[in-house]
Amino acid sequence: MRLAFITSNPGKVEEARKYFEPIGVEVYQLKVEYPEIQADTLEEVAEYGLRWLAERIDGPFFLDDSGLFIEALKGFPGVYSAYVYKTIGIDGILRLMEGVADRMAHFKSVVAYWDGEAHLFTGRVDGEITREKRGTGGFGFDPIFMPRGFDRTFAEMTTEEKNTISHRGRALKAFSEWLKENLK
Ligand code: ITT
Repeated sequence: MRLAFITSNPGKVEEARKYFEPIGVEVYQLKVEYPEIQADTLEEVAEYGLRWLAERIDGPFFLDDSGLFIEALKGFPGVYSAYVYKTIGIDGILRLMEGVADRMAHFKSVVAYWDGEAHLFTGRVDGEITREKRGTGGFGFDPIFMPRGFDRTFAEMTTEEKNTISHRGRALKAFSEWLKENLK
């Protein structure tokens, strides 16, 4: 089976392939721009995008909507993470966090799958915002996010390592296990 992953982000596709190859599902990247509405939760953003795409795309597909939630910033950038990354970027986040002692943050991912109806899978990872950028792997905010219990950022890990603990890894694991059962 071939399964379209609707995303502009090749890093997400690389992470997803590791879950689907073992169950014989070939994930491929399909770049279709879809509206990301302004809403309070990632679930709402993901489901709106999913239903919008369902009217325009044949066959099953999935998307992923993720965000970085920083406690000292009351959850910012959260649902605005993509916009914030493109505008002030990692350096902007580090500047906002200058002199802030509470570094706690989490990533959350909502993977939304369409097969005639909507199926949502979520994952979360807790950690902290580092004081400087570290590492060259991964993408997005990875160089400034250190998961709890580790002394390396996501950007200092391999894709496999990041997957075993990450927000997206957890959501994809749940999705791939569900798909395996439901493809039988
Ligand atoms: P899509 O086309 O799939 O929407 P995107 O990169 O815009 O790609 P999101 O809107 O889901 O994805 O992501 C929000 C922002 O959070 C974006 O700037 C990402 O780079 C960043 N982000 C998402 N997942 C991340 C991860 O695992 N590690 C680091 N940054 C991440």
